[in-house]
Amino acid sequence: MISKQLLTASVLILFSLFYIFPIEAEEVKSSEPIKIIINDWTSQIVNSKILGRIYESIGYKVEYPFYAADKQFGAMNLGWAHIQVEIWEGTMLDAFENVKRKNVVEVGLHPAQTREEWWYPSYVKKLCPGLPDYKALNKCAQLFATPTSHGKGVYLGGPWEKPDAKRIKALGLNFVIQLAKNSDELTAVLQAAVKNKHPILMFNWTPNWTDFAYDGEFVEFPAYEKKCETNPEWGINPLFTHDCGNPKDGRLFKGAWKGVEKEWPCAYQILKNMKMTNRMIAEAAYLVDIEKKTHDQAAQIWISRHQNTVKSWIPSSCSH
Ligand code: TMO
Repeated sequence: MISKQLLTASVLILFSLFYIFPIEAEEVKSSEPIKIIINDWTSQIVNSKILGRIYESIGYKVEYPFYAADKQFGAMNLGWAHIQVEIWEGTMLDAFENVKRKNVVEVGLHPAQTREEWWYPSYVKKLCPGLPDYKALNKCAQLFATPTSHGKGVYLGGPWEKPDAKRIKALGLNFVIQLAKNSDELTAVLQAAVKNKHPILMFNWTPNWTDFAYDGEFVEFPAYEKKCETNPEWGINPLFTHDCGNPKDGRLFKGAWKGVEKEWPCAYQILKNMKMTNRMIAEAAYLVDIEKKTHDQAAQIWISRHQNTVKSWIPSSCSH
């Protein structure tokens, strides 16, 4: 049994603690705009707009500067840009870790499992028996050749830095790389290919709209290990690094410039609470790439479909 005196004493101590460290009821204070980075693939843009709308709904100003994925970390490190909602392990981990030693903080993970890899729609497998094993690729390189590729297969990549050229060399693949400038271009080329059942080998990822719309598979390269990228002796080619695939169960991080927590505490908390599953991310992309909504419309529709989830991300001290 707790004595009355002890109880009174604890209550008094608690009161004095509140007096010394008053809880801040209001946390939306900065009128400086929060700069949410926009990249060049659909889900990232829609997710940024979803977050931005939430920020605006509690009184923050928001701007959306565009940065290519390989330029964004430098900008965040300098505080020129503040928030990144989708940092993909398969293509961005090294750059992210580099700035995490400086002025960028990790603000948790989405509960999503990601993969970024060479991919083809299922009908291609019938044309190239042996897939998804990468060893089947050279036998059917011709299938993916174009008039200008000199008999080599063409792999369609994106602007997100992955050392595909190194991989092609290390694994002796008879392929050349062609680069799309963003996910819109990849989507357009894929949709045209599927319409004509034309063989295509391209960069793709999950979660993405393709999870819902097309059957397809990733190419299986030798399993990823970090050493594969640093130690030539690792793997089947002792002379070169990168004789492996990308991670199959990649993480999806959120990140922020380290000043965010202090300058816009509610924004920081909401980013921390924002948790997107594979399904939720694929849905965001689907609204644009298949249903042809604008990014802003997609964000609005997405929020209206997930109102309770969105509310649960906003701490009560931050909402109006
Ligand atoms: C960064 N991305 C999801 C396009 O691979």
